[in-house]
Amino acid sequence: MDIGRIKEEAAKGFVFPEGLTELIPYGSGHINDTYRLTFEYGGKVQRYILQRMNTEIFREPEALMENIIGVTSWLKKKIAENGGDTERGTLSLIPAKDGKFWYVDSEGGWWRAYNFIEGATSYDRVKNKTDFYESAVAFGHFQRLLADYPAETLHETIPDFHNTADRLEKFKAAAAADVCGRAAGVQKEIQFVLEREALANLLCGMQREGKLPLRVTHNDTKLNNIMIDDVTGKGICVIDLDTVMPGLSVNDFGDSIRFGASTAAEDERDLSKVSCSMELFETYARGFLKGCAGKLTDAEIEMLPEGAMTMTFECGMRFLTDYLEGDTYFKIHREDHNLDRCRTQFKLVKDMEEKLPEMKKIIAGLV
Ligand code: ADP
Ligand code: GN1
Ligand code: MG
Repeated sequence: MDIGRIKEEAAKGFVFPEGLTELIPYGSGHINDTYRLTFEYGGKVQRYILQRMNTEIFREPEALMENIIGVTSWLKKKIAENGGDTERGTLSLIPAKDGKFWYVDSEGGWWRAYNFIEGATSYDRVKNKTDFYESAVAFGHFQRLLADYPAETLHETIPDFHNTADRLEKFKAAAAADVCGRAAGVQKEIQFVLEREALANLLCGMQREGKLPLRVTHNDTKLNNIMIDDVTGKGICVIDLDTVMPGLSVNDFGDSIRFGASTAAEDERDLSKVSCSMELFETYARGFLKGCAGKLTDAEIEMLPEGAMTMTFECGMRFLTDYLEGDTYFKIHREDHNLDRCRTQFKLVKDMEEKLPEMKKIIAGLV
């Protein structure tokens, strides 16, 4: 969308100050259209995040916004009770002109705006172990703050989001339909998935049998969904709250490992660079257990390594599904981008399978 139109929509929709000096596309999220707006007035600089929500993916945007309003006000209350900074500790929605927290443009696009979290950075790669450790503490703590949130009031913004068994069925359907004629070129990857039916069923099976509890979880715990304070290095604010829903704590742990403990970028083409660092696994596990502060059950703690394997497998399978379906879900920036992403994930899964005993040992050593 051109910047002129976005300016118009922003001005029509939200209560922003006068004096817009910059509006740029922002961040490296795969889902929403995100922009950073800068206003300068009376010697002051004020920045905001403006997002056009992805309503192809989030089919009920009003329900989604209800979740975000509920979760952010809950977090603000908890942060205030703990004497924290309510402005930087969670996202703050900016009201639209009609008092709602979203704005629907003339073409049916859904927009929302947040305060920009200043003095903090969201990283696409782990820069140092301390940051990764602090992100783990913050994601664990996030789960703890939401432990008594009324889960029944949360809408399921994407049904079966981390139902890996259901993801497998959707993958099989996409491979069979082969709408883009791409299946023949990715037989090796398709085979890789089909050989891992048991992994796809493992954690959702345990949840069904009551062996793993449902909690209010974030469900998208990539490193770039957390803001790390530029001065203190602490994980100060968990962002990207679109998928906060009942889920498994091991999946929140696992998704962070998938992204952050990899020795290469999610879309690295040179697979020889891709592996799961046991040093970073240990670092994150230590931080996550600290953040959860004794609230995880023995079964949850034991299954943390499987959480990492499952989330990595599921994500690779989702990238491959999207590649087969013609790149309609994740934003891509080059040809075969989803296939490249899929390959890094499967390389990681293989590596994790080999390192499972080591991961188990690390977890046992931490408790
Ligand atoms: P997506 O669902 O597309 O990943 P996000 O909500 O994660 O969208 O936003 C994309 C990126 O924009 C984030 O990774 C982060 O870098 C940046 N971002 C989002 N919200 C804020 C905020 N309130 N303050 C600062 N940066 C933000
Ligand atoms: C998406 O929105 P973003 O970029 O933080 C996706 C996650 C995937 C991730 C892979 C709503 O996360 O589930 O794990 O890409 N979010 C949604 O990088 O599908
Ligand atoms: Mg994001």
